[in-house]
Amino acid sequence: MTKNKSVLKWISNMKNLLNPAQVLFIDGTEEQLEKLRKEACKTGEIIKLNEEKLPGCYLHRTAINDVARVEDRTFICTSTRHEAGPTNNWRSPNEMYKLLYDIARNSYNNKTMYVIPYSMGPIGSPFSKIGVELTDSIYVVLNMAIMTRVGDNVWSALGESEDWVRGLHAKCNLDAEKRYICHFPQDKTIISVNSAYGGNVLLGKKCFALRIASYLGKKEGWLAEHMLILGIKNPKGEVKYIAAAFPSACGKTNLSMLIPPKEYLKRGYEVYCVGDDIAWLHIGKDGMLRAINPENGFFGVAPGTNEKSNPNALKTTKSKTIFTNVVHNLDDNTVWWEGLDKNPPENALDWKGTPWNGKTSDQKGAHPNSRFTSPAQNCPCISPEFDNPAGVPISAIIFGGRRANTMPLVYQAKDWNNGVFVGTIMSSETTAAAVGKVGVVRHDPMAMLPFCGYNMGEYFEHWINIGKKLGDKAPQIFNVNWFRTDEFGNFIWPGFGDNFRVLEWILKRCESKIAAQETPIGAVPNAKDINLAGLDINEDLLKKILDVDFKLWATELEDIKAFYKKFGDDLPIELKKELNNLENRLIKSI
Ligand code: SAT
Ligand code: MN
Repeated sequence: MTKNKSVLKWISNMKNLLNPAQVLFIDGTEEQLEKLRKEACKTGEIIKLNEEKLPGCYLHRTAINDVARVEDRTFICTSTRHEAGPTNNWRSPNEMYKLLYDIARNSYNNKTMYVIPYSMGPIGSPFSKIGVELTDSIYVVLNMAIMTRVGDNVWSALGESEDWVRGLHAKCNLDAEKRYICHFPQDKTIISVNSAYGGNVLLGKKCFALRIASYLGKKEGWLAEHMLILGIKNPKGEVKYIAAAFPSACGKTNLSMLIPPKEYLKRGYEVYCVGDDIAWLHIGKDGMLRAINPENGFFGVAPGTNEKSNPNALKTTKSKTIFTNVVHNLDDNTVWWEGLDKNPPENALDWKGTPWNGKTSDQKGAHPNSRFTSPAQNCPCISPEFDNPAGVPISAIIFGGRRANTMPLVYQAKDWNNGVFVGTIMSSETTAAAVGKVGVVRHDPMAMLPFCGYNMGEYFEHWINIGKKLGDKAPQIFNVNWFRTDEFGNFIWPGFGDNFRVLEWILKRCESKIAAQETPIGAVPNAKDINLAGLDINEDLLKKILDVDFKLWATELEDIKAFYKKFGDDLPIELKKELNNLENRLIKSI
């Protein structure tokens, strides 16, 4: 419990609004969590899985209309529309508080109000921040207890401070027409109603650690980014860290804990995972850009996770994991999803809970956005620096989207401002992580389009300013694209563990160890410098995906211009210059 006046006052106000039968403070103890698991099993909210095969694991199914983030119902409620910018949905705070309080009023009737104190980042780190989430869902409590650091020590770290993020989640009746995910960055407040799906209701994650945190980062001089963080140890024992931004469901979890190809393992290379989704980046005392992962677990996409694509994630999910919307194998009370193996269960329930037989059904058994929630410490390659309060120093930043063409396998930006430009012109095919059409290419600067809590034009400027502060300690910036396809629509690059070959090139470039081909968009590898040993790909095929097609880039350029127009005067002059320079370089080469 806490004596913090600002916390107690808010809880008392919310109690009056929501009218719960009782209030339970989550203390973070295993005992209390176990009680809640038992209670949720009784009501059917979660199902206990096979204790021998999957110790401490549970299955949950969301409502059928509530399976992904809802971008069109996500709002940034700043005092002016301009502060939210052209890429966010905006409503005035007064209007939204009223609407949301009217929806949530008395919605905890006969229910328990759970109070979750949580820390984003290691407790006590100068980079960490504290939040309190109120919820009427045990599923949310159990997920938050995996994804964040929850418990009484958070109250101790907070003391009497008023610097904490208020989060109200109310399931209400899951009415999709009254579903709202709202952010009030100026009040450090989040309100989410009528949903129970992870990204909409685990308020520490996208709502706090990206939308509210990006706003705070702008004010306080740091960056909250949709990035994985990984460390690569070379045979000499030196570890270099990389942060990489990709849109949701584009392979961040896979890249963050990849296992290098055999020959690298033999030579002594190792990969450590620091985070798979979010990075908070500060300029450290040493002047380096340093990253912490504010989370404490993984909320990964299940389909496609297997022994080959991501053996470390698979091992991570073998205990203390909550599975959401996957197949329930009734024969041995375990779980399954598409792409796990070639043996779908014969006696099962699909993600909707209806009888399903993987041998005969042509319907998918698991939802494409089904998830696992696992503790970070389960990951076999979790970094020894995971809890380091000072974070890890970043040598390279990578941006990457899902593009069938145009973007080469990898290229390096010319300098920081050019790298920021490269981040802002990211586009990617949409995925099942958000409600809407899948496979449509859209602009997604820095993979932050759905997550930036303020005007994106100002966000771009903030990136430029961080570079000015970093000076010659700024990381090198790269762009990658694992998703180039051939004329039959098949991926050309094998991806997964073999992406290590590209990371090796990136680190060599950071250390100025190898030359590259200068192209109008940036430096592309000489084909001989990407190690293909043990792969089915020859240098000619590699050249195909390293190719920069000027015609396609001319089209891309027009697209970027149209996108940039949205930002009007908020577009930093530095980026206008970068765009002009790119155009001039392309004209010269055609
Ligand atoms: O659903 S989440 O927002 O938590 C995951 C994602 O879409 O990146
Ligand atoms: Mn994500």
